[in-house]
Amino acid sequence: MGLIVVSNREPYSPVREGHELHWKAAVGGLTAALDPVLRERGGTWVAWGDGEREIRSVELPPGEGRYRLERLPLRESELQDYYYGFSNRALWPMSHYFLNRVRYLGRYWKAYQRVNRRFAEAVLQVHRPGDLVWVHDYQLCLVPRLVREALPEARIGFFWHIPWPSSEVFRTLPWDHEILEGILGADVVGVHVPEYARHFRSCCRIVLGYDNDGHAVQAPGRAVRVESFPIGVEAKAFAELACSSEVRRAAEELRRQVGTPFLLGVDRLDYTKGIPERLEAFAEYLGRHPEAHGKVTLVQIAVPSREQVDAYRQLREQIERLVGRINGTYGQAGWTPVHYITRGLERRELVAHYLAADVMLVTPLRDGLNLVAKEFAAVSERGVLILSEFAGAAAELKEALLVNPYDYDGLARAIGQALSMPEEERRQRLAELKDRLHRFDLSAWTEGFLHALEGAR
Ligand code: GDG
Repeated sequence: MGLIVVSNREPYSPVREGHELHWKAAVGGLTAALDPVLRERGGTWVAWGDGEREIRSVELPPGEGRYRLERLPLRESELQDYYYGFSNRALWPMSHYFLNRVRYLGRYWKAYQRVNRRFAEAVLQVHRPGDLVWVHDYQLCLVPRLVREALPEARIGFFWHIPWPSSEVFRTLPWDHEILEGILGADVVGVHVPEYARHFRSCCRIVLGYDNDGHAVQAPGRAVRVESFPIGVEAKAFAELACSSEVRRAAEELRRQVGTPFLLGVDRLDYTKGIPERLEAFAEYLGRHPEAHGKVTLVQIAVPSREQVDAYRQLREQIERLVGRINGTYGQAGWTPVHYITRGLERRELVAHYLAADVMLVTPLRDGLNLVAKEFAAVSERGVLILSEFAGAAAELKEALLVNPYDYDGLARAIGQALSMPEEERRQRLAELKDRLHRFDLSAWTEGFLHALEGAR
């Protein structure tokens, strides 16, 4: 059976160097998870072609030609309304419970429908009987149904990578029926944790009046399986990288440069990730512990994203002000309390940071899963993971110190507890985390979902 993967972002991006064109693998979980499967099985990846619009189709991986990437060019106005508009100003804030940030505009919805139709048409062009179609994420909710209407027998899976909210929140979306019906075109719907699956099924009951039967939703004439498949990380590859002499040297150098034990944050610059709240909690900790001044540092990596959306620009300014305030209030000669980095790091550099950190702060206000928490636990040898109870990963990573990111006092206390945790306890907690991460890694996730899809109906 061939596999057709459908996602907004493409797995490799075109990069021009002089007259030469290279295809560079995208950083991120989706490429890491699905590129190996497509290399092995062959098939097609359908995605928005970002740049080099005239190239509609390319064989990947570069030079190997194991599968085909079909690239959909989008006009700037389509991108604004479908991607920055409906996807990132409506579905993203709504799903993360940020109703004060949503913009539900008819113009966005129209573009979203139009672009989803184009993705579906691209799938129909390459689909052969027996193929599996695997659609990814909130940008493409309407694709499963559009493909189903044209190909009633197709086997279609859909994976939702962000939180699925309570029906009370979901019902604020003026197109709640259409989004649910779009997704229910699939045979299997995957989310990260059982709670999101429960929310999804209850939305189907409350909004559409469809009964639930165990893990399935009874749509007219069809049962749709809705289950949790928490994504994993390439635990072995991360652990191996952490053992390389290059990364170990970089980690030592980093510890020397920072000069004190340090707390680490690594996030896309996004209001869901709780970066200002984390900085406030660190300031609270410093306020209460004068003896810690000069003895602990926060290293925050925050890579800007979606800067065309106002909320993201404003957040960046807010964080810069906060960092300035904390460094101005507490800094002294030879010690800067917060090191703030906005450039993206190479993977090796990132792993060196995980390895060198004493405490990892993963404190989103809401997060579908959070891969950083898993990557850190796969790499670290003596660090402590502080994890928000509102990240999907908290359902699995019970050995982390779980915190409520809205509670500055509690977060400040957890920082103190992590910094003073005995070596033995740190190692014990990490060993249990690593054991689970190796058993349920990235390839287990891919195989688990595809197995469910192959077995559907
Ligand atoms: C969405 C959901 C869900 C970050 N900075 C650098 C860098 N990264 C990499 C990390 C990690 C990835 O980016 C971020 O993944 P997250 O899971 O933390 O967050 P989202 O981007 O919001 O992802 C999320 C995920 O989808 C998967 O389903 O877990 O809940 O929101 O892999 O390592 N990588 C490099 N340099 C950086 O500076 N190389």
